[in-house]
Amino acid sequence: MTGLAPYKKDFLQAAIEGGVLKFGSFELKSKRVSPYFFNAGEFHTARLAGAISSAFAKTILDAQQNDGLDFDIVFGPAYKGIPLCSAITIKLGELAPQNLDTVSYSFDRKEAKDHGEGGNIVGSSLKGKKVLIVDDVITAGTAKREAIDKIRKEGGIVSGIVVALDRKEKLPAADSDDSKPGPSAIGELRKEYGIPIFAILTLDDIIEGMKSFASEDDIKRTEEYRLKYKATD
Ligand code: OMP
Repeated sequence: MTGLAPYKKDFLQAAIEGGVLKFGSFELKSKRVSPYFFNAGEFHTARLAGAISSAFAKTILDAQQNDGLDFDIVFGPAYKGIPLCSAITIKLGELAPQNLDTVSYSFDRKEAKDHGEGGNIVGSSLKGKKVLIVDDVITAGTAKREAIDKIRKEGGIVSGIVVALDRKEKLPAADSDDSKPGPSAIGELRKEYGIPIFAILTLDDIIEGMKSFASEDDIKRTEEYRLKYKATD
């Protein structure tokens, strides 16, 4: 893990120790069978929730400073984005107090509520606001497209996406020719929506980190998977 920034190293370490990153055989949402799986739902202890929200907040503050990322709302798509958006918002206030009264969070319901306050969104209204999407993993980008559409329907302006892990895979549409790299999920989203996308870790970081703890067999299978589904950008 020599080349990784210290906060990335800490995050990867926490993911490994907390059983968030697992090796074996896992069917993905895209139907690809992966030798590794990153389950952000496992970040449920106080220690791990602190680790993931700190790593997100550092990535976001860095993008604010160096890439001009600008947002009013941290939006977490249901379900795994929900605890993330509230924990990250708290951390952004702690690490950069100028955010305390200017940054809010919100998340969506899977089914609209038809009584009480009603509607699809819990937390800050999205209307006219700059919205940053936070989510666990990006593989094909399908869940991110759904979140963008939902936010736009509510009148929000999507200003960026931050994920814990970019699996750096080509789009499933390119699967017909297994031997060739295809366009990446992130690259297509960037092009299509004109928004910046950031990740705490990528598959390359995981493979680099694996060298210090994983079995040779797991490393080999993960490297083969990377080669098979490699993206061009
Ligand atoms: P999209 O790339 O937007 O379709 O999202 C991929 C989703 O798959 C994530 O939001 C996760 O719910 C899930 N997933 C993981 O949680 N971890 C993985 O390592 C891989 C996946 C996946 O199925 O691709």
